[in-house]
Amino acid sequence: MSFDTALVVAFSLAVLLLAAGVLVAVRRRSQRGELPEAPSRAVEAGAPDVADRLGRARSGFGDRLRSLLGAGMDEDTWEALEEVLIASDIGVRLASELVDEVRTAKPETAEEARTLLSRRLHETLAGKDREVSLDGDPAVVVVVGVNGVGKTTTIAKLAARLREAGATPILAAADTFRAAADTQLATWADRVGVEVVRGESGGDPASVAFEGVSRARETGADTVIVDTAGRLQNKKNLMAELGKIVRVLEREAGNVSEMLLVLDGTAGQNGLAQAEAFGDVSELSGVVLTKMDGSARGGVAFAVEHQLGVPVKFIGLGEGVDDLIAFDPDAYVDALLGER
Ligand SMILES: Nc1nc2c(ncn2[C@@H]2O[C@H](COP(=O)(O)OP(=O)(O)O)[C@@H](O)[C@H]2O)c(=O)[nH]1
Ligand SMILES: [Mg+2]
Repeated sequence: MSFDTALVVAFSLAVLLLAAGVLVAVRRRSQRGELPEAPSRAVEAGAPDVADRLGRARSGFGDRLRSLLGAGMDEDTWEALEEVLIASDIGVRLASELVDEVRTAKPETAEEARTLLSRRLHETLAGKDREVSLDGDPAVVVVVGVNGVGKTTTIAKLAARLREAGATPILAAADTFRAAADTQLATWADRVGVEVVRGESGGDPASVAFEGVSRARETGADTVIVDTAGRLQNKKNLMAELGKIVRVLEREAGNVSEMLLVLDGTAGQNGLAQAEAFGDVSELSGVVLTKMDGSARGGVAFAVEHQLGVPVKFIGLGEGVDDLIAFDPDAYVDALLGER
């Protein structure tokens, strides 16, 4: 193995520790209550304490990045840096853009290079509206994504956050395709203490969404969160089904406040392809990246925003109801670079 290959391998390993680091810093921050305040964000996760377990991994990444840049900053360094970024799922185009920008700025010291990279990463995520819009009476949040990415779990987590923030959400189980889907949602609803509107198995998802709005009007609930099926393998049906749900909701509730796409943070470029397919169906207002607790690829958040232009609004950090936090881009970047 040449020295260069060894470098690349070493730093790729560092990337495996990257997401762990991100979790730690973002959780620490949220526990300190530094996230912006808004109705849907007021309640931060009482996340289980994984900080100590992962703390060393995080600073390890920062150290390795430092020594990579400190090794002389020649062509090999830039190549190695690009590999590290690509391995983090940041996307080939953005990785090469970032490295080009840092390189052409001709940093004279490792610290300068690091600062340039840090600034560019912060800028990549800056200026996006990450607030969750709860306009509407009731507000309507539609949650879409392929099977298994974590939609139902995310809805439960969102409902819990909203409730704790004083809102009165109800859920609509518009995934009528999978037999057990509405039972799963109902179990979560029970646990969280919110009402769920269920339809018939195999019934019309749009009519369940409609029922959700009607029920909200009856009970005075201020937010309806709509769970949907994610049969991406049949894109035509999916489009028709989602299109109908949205039309019905717009007619009944006046608007859809949020169209949130849930993406499995470990799915890499695959997830981005899914996102594009859903984006074709209807305009997405935000992305929830789930399973970031098991992800070694913190770069995915950049790829989502760079390639799709849709802001990441939440990240999922586990299977529990408290394991959802508002996405804080600055904390995220700092964690990525081991700056916290
Ligand atoms: N580790 C981890 N697991 C998650 C997360 N979100 C969801 N899951 C798990 O992913 C699986 C699929 O979730 P589900 O909500 O049923 O996905 P859906 O098919 O999109 O509704 C379940 O086992 C969840 O517990 C997360 O943030 N972290
Ligand atoms: Mg589901």
